[in-house]
Amino acid sequence: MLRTIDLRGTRPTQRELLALVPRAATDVSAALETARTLVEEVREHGEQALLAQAERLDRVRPPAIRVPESELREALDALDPGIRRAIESTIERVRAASAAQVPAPERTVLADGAVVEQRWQPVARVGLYVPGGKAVYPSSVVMNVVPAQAAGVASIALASPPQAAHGGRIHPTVAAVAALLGITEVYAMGGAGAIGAFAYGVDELGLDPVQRVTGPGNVYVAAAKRVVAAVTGIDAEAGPTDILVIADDAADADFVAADLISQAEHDELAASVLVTDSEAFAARVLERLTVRAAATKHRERVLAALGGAQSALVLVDDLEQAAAFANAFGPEHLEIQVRDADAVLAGIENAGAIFLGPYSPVSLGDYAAGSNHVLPTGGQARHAAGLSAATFLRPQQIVRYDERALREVAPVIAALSAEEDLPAHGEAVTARFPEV
Ligand code: HSO
Ligand code: ZN
Repeated sequence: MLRTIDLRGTRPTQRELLALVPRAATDVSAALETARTLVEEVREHGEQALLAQAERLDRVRPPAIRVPESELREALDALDPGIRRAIESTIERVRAASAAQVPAPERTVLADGAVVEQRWQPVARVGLYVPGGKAVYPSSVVMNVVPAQAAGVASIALASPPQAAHGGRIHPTVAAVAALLGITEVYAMGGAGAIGAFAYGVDELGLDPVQRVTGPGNVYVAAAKRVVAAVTGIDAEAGPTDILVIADDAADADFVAADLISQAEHDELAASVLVTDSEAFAARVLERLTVRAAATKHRERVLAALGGAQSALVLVDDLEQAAAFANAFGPEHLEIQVRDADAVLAGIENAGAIFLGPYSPVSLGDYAAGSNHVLPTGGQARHAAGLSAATFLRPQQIVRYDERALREVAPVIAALSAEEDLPAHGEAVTARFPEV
């Protein structure tokens, strides 16, 4: 069960806070050499390498790497109507929230006739990776595809590992969700090789290189993204999931326990952290955790996660110290369950996504809030953001000066080009004003 860390009456530094609850280590660098070999094999031998890797690593030879559109349609036809409705409702919410993530173009007038514009340009083609190993998450297909579509990405390709249990085809629910989202370019390929195929393209499959690869995956997928990062854009490296709950004695201990367990269910290495200023409340949560963990389906995984060094119950003096701890930890998911949630929110700097109040649990965000569930793990929330339409957009600046505006600023350019000993820069301006 959760170990207790008592910070009351102490003033730990940022480094000390970080050391108190270390993330479970997944060593991406150790996987780099293997990933590089797999990527290179695909770069050199294309489809043949993908087939060989599937046989070796997925233990099945896919009937085809490129999934026929008929297979996608048939998977959708066979999808349970209740699941279909649930996925459609998720799509609708994520689509609405993602549309709002596309920034409006801006126009700054610096002087008469001197304008700098900014427009948001989608990347032309992306490759989305949907894992198919331990966990197959149709919800993650939605979370990757919908923001790319909202951003206006013209060409979207999807990859998911061939499944031995399905005769080497991709998981039928992944196929069905792809069809539901109108994605027709789908490949039965997995792991580092799939990332290599996206980055370099595979001629014989008609697979053109993509400009950005996103989506979670195992340590080899993460390593492969590092390998191809020089030629293609990548998203944050996905590691084990985490949840941090800030709660006071007004919170519902059973709700908090249920939420801590919900993310522990993903992985033995998942981190569940409770930060509270009330010892009595903490005791109530521990009690509820014991009862719930014993009764839940994946209890072994849950107990391993809750008992791991990455999980903890942290006692603090007040909610200010709680926020400081959360900022140092940089949680993927932060729940704030206190009397005045907005007051705590004001002190939060680092979190992948924030869930306010007793009726905004993380599992709402996992499936149906409309927010995205692909979020920075491993403390990356200290510098990175979750997946959104912005992931697939680049701001581009457009400079629009007229003759008078350029003439006005010419002395600035002349002075700086002289200072940097780049006289041709200044001459490019004076060329336009020979009389000066
Ligand atoms: N909580 C996971 C996402 C997920 N949950 C998918 C259920 N399915 C990482 O944010
Ligand atoms: Zn989840």
